Amino acid sequence: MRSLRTGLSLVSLLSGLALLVPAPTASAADAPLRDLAAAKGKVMGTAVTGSKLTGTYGDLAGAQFNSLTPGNAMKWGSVEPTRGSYNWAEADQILNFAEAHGQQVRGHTLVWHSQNPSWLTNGTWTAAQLGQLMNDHIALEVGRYKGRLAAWDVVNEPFNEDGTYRQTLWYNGLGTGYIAQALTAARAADPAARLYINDYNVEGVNAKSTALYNLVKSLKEQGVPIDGVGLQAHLIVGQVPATLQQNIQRFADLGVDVAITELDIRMTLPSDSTKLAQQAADYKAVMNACVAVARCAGVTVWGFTDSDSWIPSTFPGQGAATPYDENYAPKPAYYAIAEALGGTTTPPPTGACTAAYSVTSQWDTGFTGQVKISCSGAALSSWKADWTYGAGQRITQAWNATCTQSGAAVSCANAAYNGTVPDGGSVTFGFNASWSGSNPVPAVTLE
Ligand code: 9MR
Repeated sequence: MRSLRTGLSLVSLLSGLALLVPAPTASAADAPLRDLAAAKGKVMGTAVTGSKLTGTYGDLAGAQFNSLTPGNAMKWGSVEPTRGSYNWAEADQILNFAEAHGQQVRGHTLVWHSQNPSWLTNGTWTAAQLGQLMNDHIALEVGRYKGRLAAWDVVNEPFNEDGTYRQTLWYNGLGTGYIAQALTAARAADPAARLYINDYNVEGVNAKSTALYNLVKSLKEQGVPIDGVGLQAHLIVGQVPATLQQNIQRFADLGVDVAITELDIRMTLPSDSTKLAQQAADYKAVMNACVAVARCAGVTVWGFTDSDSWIPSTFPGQGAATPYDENYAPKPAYYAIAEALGGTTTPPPTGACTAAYSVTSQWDTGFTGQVKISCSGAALSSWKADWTYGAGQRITQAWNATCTQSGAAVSCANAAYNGTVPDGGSVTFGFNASWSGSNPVPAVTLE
């Protein structure tokens, strides 16, 4: 293999290998999460950002998940920023991507107190006008995607922590009846979509989840169309509620589906192997609870990579909440999800150091590149990063590493001052090189 890889005739093979670079998964031989979930009759989903659905992000979103939720693209403020003027581009894009990849889509979300357009929140409306605005919004958005969405989060976050109703535009204007009205309008607009009420801090049995339980029970008794309950599950490492499965079961016993809709499990940064191991156990506990209850439809993570998570900006000093690190390397949490879904992982999730190669700028004859070496659940005291260029590229200069090139084979060793990469840390080195024709990204091996 080594002698083969120096051959310049292997351009296409090498550019194929390059696709694997940012996800140097030890799990390459294992089944993707979406296949494991499907074999159990479950959904394994992720929230996504439409503009990122290319490259490694797109590859992983398509390969590992069988359901997508637009993180922001379907919210009222996104689709109708100005009254009567619509922007469906990102929502359409995500839906098209999902259909091309055989994935379900969860619509998120129709009636919420947040991320509404200012024309709506700043307006003064009579109850009749507000009810009409809500009905029209639901008819338009749900109708637009009729038959294409598996589920809708129709009402989002209706409760306070103590189980009283949250004082929102909708509650204040329409009373508790807004919830039944929204569900009824959604059913009329798309009879095939499963209709959910979605909230956070309702994962365990507590005052808030009991209020939600009582609401769903009463809606069912009144014949209001309600098909499911979404437990968002924005959790903290080491704090998965002990009553999660019991809580899922009690909703299921009411005759509705349950979905874990926005799972992430945050920690205080920096991450280390102990926190990542606890996080893996926590992810497994959540997955196990869903797998154990037939009416639990599945689990969606709120972003699958730490580079696309809302946590660091909302909770300063916290993060690392998703199953993949910022360089798209799967974390112990990823393997824990796979195991809970009946998969095997090779090797066992002991952590790893990975190298991510990227071109940071390119001009007609040359380019600047960098390699970022990151460790998670492992550490290095020295390193060497090797790759083979597939299209005649030649290194001309390097910094923060000593690079040599022989034929197409490049080998870069650490400088005297940056051999140590701690658990949870990273080191980056850079280089200039020449290219012509094409500049495919090579696969980097760490030794
Ligand atoms: O992930 C969303 C983030 O990009 C937004 O900035 C944020 C604004 O509130 O909303 C995030 O998603 C929320 C979801 O729609 C509802 N549950 C809580 C999520 C995190 O805030």
